[in-house]
Parts: sequence; structure tokens; C-alpha cells
Amino acid sequence: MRSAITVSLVPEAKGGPFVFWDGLAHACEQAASLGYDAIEIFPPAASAIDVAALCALLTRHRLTVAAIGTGGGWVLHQLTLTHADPAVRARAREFIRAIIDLAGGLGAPAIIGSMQGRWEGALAREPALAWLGEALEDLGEHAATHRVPLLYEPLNRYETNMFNRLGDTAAWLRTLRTKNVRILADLFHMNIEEANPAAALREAGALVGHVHFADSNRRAVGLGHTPIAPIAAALREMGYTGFLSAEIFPLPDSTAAARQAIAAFRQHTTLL
Ligand code: LER
Ligand code: MN
Repeated sequence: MRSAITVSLVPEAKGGPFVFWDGLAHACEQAASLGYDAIEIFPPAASAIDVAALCALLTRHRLTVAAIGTGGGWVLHQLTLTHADPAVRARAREFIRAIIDLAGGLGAPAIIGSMQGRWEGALAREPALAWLGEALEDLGEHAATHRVPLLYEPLNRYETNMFNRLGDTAAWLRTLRTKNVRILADLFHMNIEEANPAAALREAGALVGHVHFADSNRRAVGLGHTPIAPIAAALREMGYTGFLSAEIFPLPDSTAAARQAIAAFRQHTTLL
């Protein structure tokens, strides 16, 4: 398993679960000095990233990109793949496609989290699910052209009503034609929704493509009350070799959160 840490380039997302907020150069410097393998980026849009400058930073600090989030499309433009307006759904898909191209060029997957949206009001679950499925078919195959998966993230009930648990998500993904969509298992959402997080991970099995490594209160692992040892054991036994990425609040501050997260990563990935 490899370690990663989050950096937000979206000031409007302040208060969100990202560790670094002061640009890519600062994040890379900090991540490398603490011993992380990779960074996970939350950009305002694909076009906001200077790829040559990012590649220079990655090379200098011997880091890779673990994943790139698409949530900026929701935070800044309220774009979702399940919006009742087809024009908004089309813009959402193009926003994500551009991030898949950016991430794919760096050998990393894009994440669909908050841009999945929700069904409500006049919109029933069935059409919303059909639109989400069509989008994942299309975008999953697009990611395959870069030889990277597409990550789909079930969220807790306060953030979406599309999918909240890994088991339901895995069963639904298995019905899609594309085999290139993997599950992002966020331990914070799982703490709210799963009866048994370790069992949920085992059930999703090889579909788990990325992990957000967070404690029950969305602070660094070790600063809440989630029992992490059985979760780490499940990942190990599943043969999971992907990232444990610290998508956590910068509490008590960014550096302390990053230090605690890498200490927990080392403790739980080497002692088993
Ligand atoms: C994104 O990865 C996530 O987990 C959501 O809760 C948005 O913050
Ligand atoms: Mn997450």
C-alpha cells in the first residue's frame, strides 16, 4: 500500500477535508519531507493545473499523483451527473472528462464524489440512477484510454442518496458494461454507513481502487474512535496495493495532521 495526502486548490472549499491549502509547491515540499509517496489534488478545474510545473515538482520531490478530485465542479458550479437539466448533466460530464484527461496524463485516476449529485423533489431515483450509470459507462471507458481506472465514491447520507454503502455500490457497478470503474472507500463515510467496515471492504474486494484514510471524526487516523486494525487487516488480506490517502481536516493544523496520518499509515501497514 502507498501513502498519499490531499491538497486543495479551491479556497471556496475552505472547511473541507483537505490537509494542504497553500499551493502545489508547498504541498509537495511538505508531503516529501514527511515521507509520503503521493499527493491527491482537489483543483478548481483541469485547466487550472500547469502540468509542466506540476511534473517538475513531482520529479524534484520524488512524488506521484494518487488521484485528482472533481468536486470543484460541484463546489464552484453546482454541476452534477444527475441534474434534472440535460444541459447541466452534459457540462458536468465534460468537466469530469477534462479532469480524467489531466489525471490520465499523470497516470492517475479521477474521482467522482460530490458530482454524482442526488435524487429529490420531482426527480425519482430511477432516472437519476440511469443518468449516473450512463455517465460512468462513458467516463469509465474514457479513463480506460489512459490506462487508468475511474473512481466512484459512495458518500454518507448527508451528502448523497445515490449510494451510501460499498456493498450496494459494488453490486450496482457489476451490472455496468464498463469494467473500469473502481470504488473509492472513504473510511469517514463508511464509519457512518457501514455496519462493519472491514467486512464491507472484503465484500467489495477487487473493486476497491482507492481509500480515503480518515478516522471517525474525519481527523487523521488515530485521532478518532474507528478501530483501524481490522480495516488494515482486511485491506492486506484482500491484496489491496493502492493508496491510503489522508482526506482529513487540517487539525490541529496541516503539519500535525499530516504527521499523524503518515505515522498511522506506517503503524498499520507495517505491523501486520
Ligand atoms: C470527497 O472525497 C468526499 O469524501 C466528500 O465527502 C466531499 O467532501
Ligand atoms: Mn472522500
